[in-house]
Amino acid sequence: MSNALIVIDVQNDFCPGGALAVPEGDQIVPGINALIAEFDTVVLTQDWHPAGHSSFASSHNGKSAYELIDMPYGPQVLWPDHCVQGSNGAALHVDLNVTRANMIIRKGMNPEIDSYSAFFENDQKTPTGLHGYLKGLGVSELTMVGLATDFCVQFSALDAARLGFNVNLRQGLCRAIDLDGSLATAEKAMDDAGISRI
Ligand code: VGL
Ligand code: ZN
Repeated sequence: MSNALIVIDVQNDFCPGGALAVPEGDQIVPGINALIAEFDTVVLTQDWHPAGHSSFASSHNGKSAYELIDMPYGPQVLWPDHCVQGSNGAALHVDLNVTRANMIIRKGMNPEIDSYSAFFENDQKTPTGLHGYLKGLGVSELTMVGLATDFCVQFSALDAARLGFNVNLRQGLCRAIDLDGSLATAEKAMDDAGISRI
């Protein structure tokens, strides 16, 4: 069995100057590049929304960014428009070394459902195909890094643990949005799921 590195959403819109900037989001890029060199299997994810996506506050009359709404699949935070397919904001950070990436998996493409996790959409049942890909390679252990710790990284890590992978989160190579204590909540959920935060 082998291990793989999963690099979550290191995209311009999640870096300073981007539409949904994560503080210091760009500072993790050199460290991630160094880590990429140590893995034989590297998967990158890319948040990739159609214009008018249902997770955008601008798609809901009278709603503002960071408000919570009820969607058929559960509560959903509304975001500023971000990572629109083909835009510069959706591009991977220019300094991220993508040369050795085996796979780039795009998510959030269904207009009706957001997708934080690299494995399932937010309905928690529509798969992205990443599980099958990793299973096919005999991968049993995952190291995760990227943006944002309390959203896409957290949900990817929790799904991975639920699917039976050993998960190591490299916290120094993640950065958080931290909305109303969401980072502390995420850390507790990951600890409870047996994820190693190192
Ligand atoms: C993310 C909010 C909306 C993330 C993606 O990558 O953590 N957060 N879309
Ligand atoms: Zn998104």
